[in-house]
Amino acid sequence: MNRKVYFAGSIRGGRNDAQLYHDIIELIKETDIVLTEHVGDLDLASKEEGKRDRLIYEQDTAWLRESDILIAECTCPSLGVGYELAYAERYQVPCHVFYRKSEVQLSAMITGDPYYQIHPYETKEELFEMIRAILR
Ligand code: 6K6
Repeated sequence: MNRKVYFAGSIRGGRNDAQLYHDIIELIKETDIVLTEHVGDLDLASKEEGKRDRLIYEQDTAWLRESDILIAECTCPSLGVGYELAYAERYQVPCHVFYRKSEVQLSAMITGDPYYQIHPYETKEELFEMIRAILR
């Protein structure tokens, strides 16, 4: 469908799920455009150093404003992802939030906000099926 998808996942919050982010991005790219491919970059540490935070903020907020949908994987807590979710709500970008329910209790500031569509999951297969259904 070629929608612009903003994929959000932890960077400085921790990279335990980097491979999962990478695989989600590849899945989304089968049908749509991912604005934030760097989130799934498996060699991000070396690239991160050179980039100025102000530029990162300006670029990411511009992408958020132009995106058609935000998909966030929130199992690994990240201040940046929380900020992006609030920013997307301000610009009325539809938001889908995924997290592994056996590993984390998501912040009440996310689960308690009826604007967000919250999708707890357990397996990667379950996660992928839900993402496919959203993008169908
Ligand atoms: C990455 C790859 C090359 O350069 C970089 C520099 N860092 C970032 N670049 C782009 N977006 C970033 C960067 N750091 C954080 N973000 C945004 O915040 C992403 O869109 C993530 O969804 C989110 C992660 O926030 P933290 O607080 O976990 O870093």
